[in-house]
Amino acid sequence: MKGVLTMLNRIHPLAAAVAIVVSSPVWADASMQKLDEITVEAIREAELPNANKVEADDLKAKGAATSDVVSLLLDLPGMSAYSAGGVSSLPAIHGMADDRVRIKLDGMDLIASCPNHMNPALSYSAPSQIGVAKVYAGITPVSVGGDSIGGSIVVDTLAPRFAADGQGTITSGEVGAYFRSNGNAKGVNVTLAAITERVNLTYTGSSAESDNYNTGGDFRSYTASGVQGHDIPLDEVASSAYKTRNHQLALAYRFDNHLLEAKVGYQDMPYQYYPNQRMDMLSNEATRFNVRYQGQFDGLILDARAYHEDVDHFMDFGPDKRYWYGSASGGPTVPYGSPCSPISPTCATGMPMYTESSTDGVSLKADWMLSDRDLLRLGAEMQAYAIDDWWPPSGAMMWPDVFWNVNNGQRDRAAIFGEWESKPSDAWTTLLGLRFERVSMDADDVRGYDIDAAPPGSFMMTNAEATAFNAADRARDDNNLDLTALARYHASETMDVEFGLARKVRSPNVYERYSWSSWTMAAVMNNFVGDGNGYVGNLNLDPEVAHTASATLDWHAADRAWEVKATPYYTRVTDFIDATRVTNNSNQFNVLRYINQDARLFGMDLSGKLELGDTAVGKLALKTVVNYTDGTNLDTDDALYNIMPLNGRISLTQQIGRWDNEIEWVGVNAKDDTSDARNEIKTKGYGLINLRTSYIVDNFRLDLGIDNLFDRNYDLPLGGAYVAQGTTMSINAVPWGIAVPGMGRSLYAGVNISF
Ligand SMILES: [Cu+2]
Repeated sequence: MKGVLTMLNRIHPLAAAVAIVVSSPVWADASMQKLDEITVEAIREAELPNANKVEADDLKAKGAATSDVVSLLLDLPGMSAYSAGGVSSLPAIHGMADDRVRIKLDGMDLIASCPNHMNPALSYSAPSQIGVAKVYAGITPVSVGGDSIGGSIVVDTLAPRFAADGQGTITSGEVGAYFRSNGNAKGVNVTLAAITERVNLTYTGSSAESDNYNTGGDFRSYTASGVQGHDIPLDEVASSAYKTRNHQLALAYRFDNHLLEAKVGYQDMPYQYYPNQRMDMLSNEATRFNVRYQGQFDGLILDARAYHEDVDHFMDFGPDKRYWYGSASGGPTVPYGSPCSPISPTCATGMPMYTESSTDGVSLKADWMLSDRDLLRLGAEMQAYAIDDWWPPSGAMMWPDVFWNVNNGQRDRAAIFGEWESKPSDAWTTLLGLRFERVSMDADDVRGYDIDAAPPGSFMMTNAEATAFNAADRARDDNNLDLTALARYHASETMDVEFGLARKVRSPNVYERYSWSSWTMAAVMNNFVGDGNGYVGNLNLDPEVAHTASATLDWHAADRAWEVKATPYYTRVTDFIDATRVTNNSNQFNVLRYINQDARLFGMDLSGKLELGDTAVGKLALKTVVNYTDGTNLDTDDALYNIMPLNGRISLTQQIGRWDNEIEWVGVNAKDDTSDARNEIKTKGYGLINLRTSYIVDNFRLDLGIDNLFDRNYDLPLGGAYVAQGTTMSINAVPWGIAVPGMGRSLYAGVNISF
């Protein structure tokens, strides 16, 4: 073993990077406190490409400010997010969001099982549980990004640590709590670990909850019919409250150069309301099992994983959507928060919707040092996914039977890949990757609420669509080929250039292919993007094929006391899954059908930092990120939906004594290049100032901050349509054209104590 390491260490930096990892303190002696959070995870991170990272310390500081894991990543170049529920926003990289981005949580490709994608992968974790989060914004290696055409986000929970020889059994832990003034948000997190030289048993748990948040300044009043006279305060964003709890028990065992890990995760989310969806999440329960083996042999590192996940998801109307206001139902107006009796004319009858899914996956990967200049990475992945989505009878129009939105939907993936990283000279590093993936999908027969309905009306249309769907051949097999070529040129001590080309393919998801009803009440329930429209699936969809060219110019001081990075990119997507109108209303919500069209996206990320060194007022540094993306549908010349307008942030940090202080300015341009097909709402530009400070002494950490210091009123550019209250079930009973406002001023405080 020692011989191998010596051999690996002698050779070029690529091999050394691998060697450092396998001989890292995880498997070496060091005192508990000194153990780095190095994991075998780092093996995956070869030299190319450079992923941007957020690590534990940063995560701790930000975890006091937000409970949404995705928002921890928003100051990384190229990142934005579709706003959704309070802990479930959908990450976007270079304008591509949701399923277009590959997200791995502890190596698992988790899938959102909900017609509104309310439970995406990162909603199953909490800021306090994460060890490291990496964003691959440019060209993603085939080993970290199958079945996606955007970038990849790789998030790992805290890595196991082990005691040094002779240290015996150690118990350690951490408790933390935070409070945020806006929405009266609060949460706690706990970590408890029992550790020996060979075994690590760790429990991590967290809970987070918030009431509806308030906007800055005043919100506009809501005057449409059906929502008259309610008295939700004018500065409150309806349907934005949430409550969630995440638990994980992890057992790790090491012997020689082998590591075994078993993790059980459980989420119980009692509610998460949605200001931009017509339904609210009233329960999400998920159980995960994840087993992993990693081992090192002569010049070879093996990584094998198997996982299983069950999700039970339930939606209905939360408190802000449960009333028929004013004259819409002929009932009296009720004050906000009144108890809602099921037989009262002031109450909506509700629309229960259930989603259940199970996911099974295995993966096997080998990193093989072919020579002192060549690393070969081979892998295979399989995943089986099954989903049911059904809506029991309720109300006047939705009975007597169960509406099957997706009946036994199947989406199975099988992939193999090979990647070759090489160092042809000291200045050059190259990566070539090839991935073949087969995606097989199917779904069983569906039906509407009433197959015996007498004409005329929407039931007849629904039944005709169900009949056509059931008569169609619904099995689909896609054979998808991904190719990646990347190179880095180390031009000098102060200049590195990375550039690459990629072909990436994503097959449609279950809802894009198999949701089937264009009846407005059914269609508006199928919407991942929060724009208030209704969506219908399309059996004829082909996979999206993206060709991307991207480069990163990295100009920096030899010691990185300053750096400037620019990443221009261009992507042409054939058969991009966009949507075309079924109904044709201007300035209202519409029903749209998914359709393959061609698209292109281009843009640039700029980032920089400058260390100003020790000054009279401590150690100062400046950081900045600027992002620009343009997306166009080439068939219609329309703008792509929900592209973040030009935005940037700049922050000044100060380290003085035990204090870390930061002042940050966030600026976002107006969004006026919007999707006509979707009647996308324009938003105005804005600027926000945020303040943060951290104080650390021994095992105690205090985080304080103020977000949106000047209590600015602004609309979320990627927040979609405000459909947060009233009779949301009928497509145009809620007023069109109102964006979801962002959060007003929020003061927060968090403490963490480790022991
Ligand atoms: Cu849902």
